[in-house]
This record gives sequence, C-alpha cells and structure tokens, in this order.
Amino acid sequence: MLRKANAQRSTSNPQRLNQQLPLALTIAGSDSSAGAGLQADLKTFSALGVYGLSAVTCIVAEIPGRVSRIEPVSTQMVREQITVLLKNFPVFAIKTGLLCTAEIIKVVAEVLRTRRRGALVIDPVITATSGDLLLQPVAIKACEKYLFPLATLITPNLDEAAKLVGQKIQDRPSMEKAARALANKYRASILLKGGHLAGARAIDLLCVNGKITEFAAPFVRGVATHGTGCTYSAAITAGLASDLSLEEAIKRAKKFVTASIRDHFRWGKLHALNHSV
Ligand code: PXL
Repeated sequence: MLRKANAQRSTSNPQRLNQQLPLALTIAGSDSSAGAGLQADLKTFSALGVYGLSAVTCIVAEIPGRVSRIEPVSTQMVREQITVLLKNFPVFAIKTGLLCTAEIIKVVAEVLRTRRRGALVIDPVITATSGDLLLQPVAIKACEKYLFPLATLITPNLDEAAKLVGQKIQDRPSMEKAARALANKYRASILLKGGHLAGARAIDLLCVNGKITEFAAPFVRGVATHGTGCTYSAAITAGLASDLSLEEAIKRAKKFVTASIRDHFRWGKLHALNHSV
C-alpha cells in the first residue's frame, strides 16, 4: 500500500518525470559475462545515479577468467556511435575501456579531440584479470601517442603501469616513482592501482601536479576480481559527471568497488561483482 502511494506520488510529480540525470559515456568493449566492459560501466553508472551512454568498440566472448574470442567493431561504426552521442546529448564525463586495435584508438582520439566535453577518464585496459593480453604492443603505442594526451585521469593497474614505464613495481616506493613518471610522461593525473601488491590493504596512489594522495581500503581476499578496473574507473567517471572533485570521486569509487567485491555473487566456481551496492 505504501509502495503504491509512493509510486503514484512519483509519477504525478512533474519533477520526477522530467528528471535531468547527469550523463556519462563509456567507450568500451562488450563482455559477454557482463562483469567487466561496458556492461560493468553501465551498471555502475546506474547505481551511482548517472545515465549511461555507450559506444561499443569490440565484442568479447568470455567467462570470468577465460577470454575465448574478441572481434573489433569497424572504425566507421565506432566513430559514428561517439559522434551521434556527443552531437545530441549533453555528456558530462567520458571513460574509455578496452579499445582493441590501434585503428580504433586513433579514431576515438580523433573524435574526442574535436567533440569532447567534460572529464575524460582513461582505463588503459591492456590485460584481463585472467592474464589474457587484450591490447597488442602497436595499440599500446597508439594509446600513448594519440589518446593519453587528452586524459583528465589515467587509471593503470600495477601490470599496466610496469609495461608503460618499462620497470617492475614491487613496493610502495616504486609505486610512487612510477605514478610520478607516468604523470610527467603523459601530462595527466595518474591513479596507480596497487590492488595486486600483497598486503592487508589495497592502496592506490593519485598523482596530480606532483602531489601524491593515497586511497586505501581493506583487501578482500579469495574473490575473483574480474571487472574491478572497469567498475572503479566507471565509478570515478560517474562522480566527475556529478560534479564531485577528482579526490571525492575517487574516494567514493573506491568504497563502491570494495563493496561490490565484498558483496559479490557466486554460482558454483563462477564469481561476479555486485554492482547494486
Ligand atoms: O577487465 C578488463 C576488460 C575490459 N573490457 C572488456 C573485457 C575485459 C576483461 O576481460 O572483456 C570488454
């Protein structure tokens, strides 16, 4: 009864019918298992009160832990999706995830250079949590040359950062050094995610204009973490679309990811993040 009364109230309220949610766009691959990729991004945007738009770059057939096939979408189709969206919607913030090929990366950078508004968060998806290589070296080079210079924030994990700086990252001091080196190299803010380092806490370091800020949360052990990188960067993007500062957006996003790991779903051996936290 109470629910009915509330429903009636909300549909008869013109404010609610005409809500203007902040808009965010994800440019990413489709993960058939829906824990990562654009599916994770859209679920995260919704959970954080942001309306999500998507431009698909590639289709990945996979289950958590095993990629079986990847097919890129044509560059014309990638260009068209982003162009029509940015021409017609007042997009407040954008994130990129898996971009698949050097050609797609060049097209995404070209469209964003001319049409982008708001913050751009780049999750440099190079490898899946399973270890599968998702981006070839030539595509990584294209990211560095065309895409990274456009970024507000780049969010590498330790493996990705080690590939980009060409050095191993094994402890907190080398994390800090790598975050500074990447921020200088790409002239962007860097959030280096230290989740893969052994320790009781998952520590990430943000480097903005030479200043380092730490974000820490308890490390949740024994749970497959497929999609955490996508979810984290999508949650940051949602925060920026909602006018949070970069630090506030990261703080809230870290809490969201930690809760989505802690409250994960299980079907036998398969795990999935819970994006409705
Ligand atoms: O978690 C990295 C990732 C990103 N995007 C897509 C993926 C994956 C991992 O498999 O499939 C589409």
